[in-house]
Amino acid sequence: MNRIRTLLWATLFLIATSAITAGAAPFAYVANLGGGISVIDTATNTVAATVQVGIGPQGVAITPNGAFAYVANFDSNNVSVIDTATNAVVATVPVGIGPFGVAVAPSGAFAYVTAFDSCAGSVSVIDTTANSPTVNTVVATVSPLGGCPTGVAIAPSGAFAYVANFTANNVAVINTATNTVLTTVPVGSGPRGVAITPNGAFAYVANSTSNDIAVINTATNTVAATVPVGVGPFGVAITPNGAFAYVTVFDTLSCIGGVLVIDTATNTVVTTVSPLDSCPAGVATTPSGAFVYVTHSGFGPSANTVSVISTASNSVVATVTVGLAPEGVAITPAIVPLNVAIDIKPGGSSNNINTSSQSLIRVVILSSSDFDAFARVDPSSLTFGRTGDEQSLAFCDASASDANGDGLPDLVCHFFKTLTAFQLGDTVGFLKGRTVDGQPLMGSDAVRVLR
Ligand SMILES: [Ca+2]
Ligand SMILES: [Ca+2]
Repeated sequence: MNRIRTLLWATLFLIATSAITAGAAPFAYVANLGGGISVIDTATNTVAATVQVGIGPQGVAITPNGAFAYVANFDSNNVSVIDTATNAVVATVPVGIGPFGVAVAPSGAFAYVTAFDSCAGSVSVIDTTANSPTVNTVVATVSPLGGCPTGVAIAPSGAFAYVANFTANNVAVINTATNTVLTTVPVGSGPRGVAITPNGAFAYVANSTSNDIAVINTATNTVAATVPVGVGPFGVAITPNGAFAYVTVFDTLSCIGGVLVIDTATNTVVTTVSPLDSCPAGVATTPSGAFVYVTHSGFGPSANTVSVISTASNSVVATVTVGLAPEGVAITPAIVPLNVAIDIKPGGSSNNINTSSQSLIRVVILSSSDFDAFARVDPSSLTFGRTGDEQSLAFCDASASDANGDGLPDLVCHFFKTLTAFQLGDTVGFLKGRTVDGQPLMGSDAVRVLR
């Protein structure tokens, strides 16, 4: 009984701490093949949460709005969907046998999950659109691909997915409009990681057994350059400015290797971060491009850790201990909150607030031609006051009403004045919250705090 109670308190503590830490992007989601996802706060390089998912989590990708992480569980043949605000698993999606890589379309509408399927190979297409009737179900399957598919990347246009067929030594190009294979591009042997430049012009493919990188021109779907790297490459990440490709390499017997930095203008290796032990495998860049996170999936002194590399010095600046055999890694994007127009105390512009009275403050979130406040805002997420972080919500009206007479119905909410923390001299009131599909929002309006 005491043991159960201790477990319960430990669980509650974990939920409480993850709720506090989540939301301040960016976070690195690390898939530990030995079990669980380690969530690293990149501001402090500490593990902020550990999320239990399916068996053998391999690939991980995050939606463009940062709201969800999709995890391919190789040994349980499914995908776990993590809400990044709470770090709770909100859905589990059965896919093909042996899911490996995952990528989310830039639109946020679909996730593409590769699966070995006895090396016939398939890609499961998951609907990732919040509020869609088919959200988090497989809406299409592309099969067969002709070889055990591993890495996958989606072009910035969203029109094509590039899938590395490990045993077929080629890359399948999938037309995402029809979910059919448009063409296959022969590359070196054992292709694993794939990354596409931000301008969409080139796909970089790590050929793990021919020890080189194939650079595919995506306009012609032919190999434009081959970059020899000397030892087996595994993962590829391209900096947000498109200037450099960071490639993990290691010797499969010794697990020793490093990270190579390829100048994408010349397709030459300009710097190496080495030696790194324990099979440096997965690689991802922060949204700013200032740091690269590298997982150590194998044996050696750095086993079960993530190395943080500064792209300014190209040296390891931090080491984070995670779960067993970390391999896949994805980092949440820089989230720019949606700016919404609000009106504090509608009907007047003076917005006088008398803190000595016990009443409610009415705040309207105004709709615009491309923003339906009543439909898009999650009322339960709203906080309001002198910083915008105050938990002061009383309630929102159950129906929309047009507060400013522009013909567009608005969302009207009420906040406890005593919880807004307004002080004499404050001139601005801030509102924060999220849309129903998880995007942060904020708005502000002038106030005059009387006493
Ligand atoms: Ca007003
Ligand atoms: Ca209106």
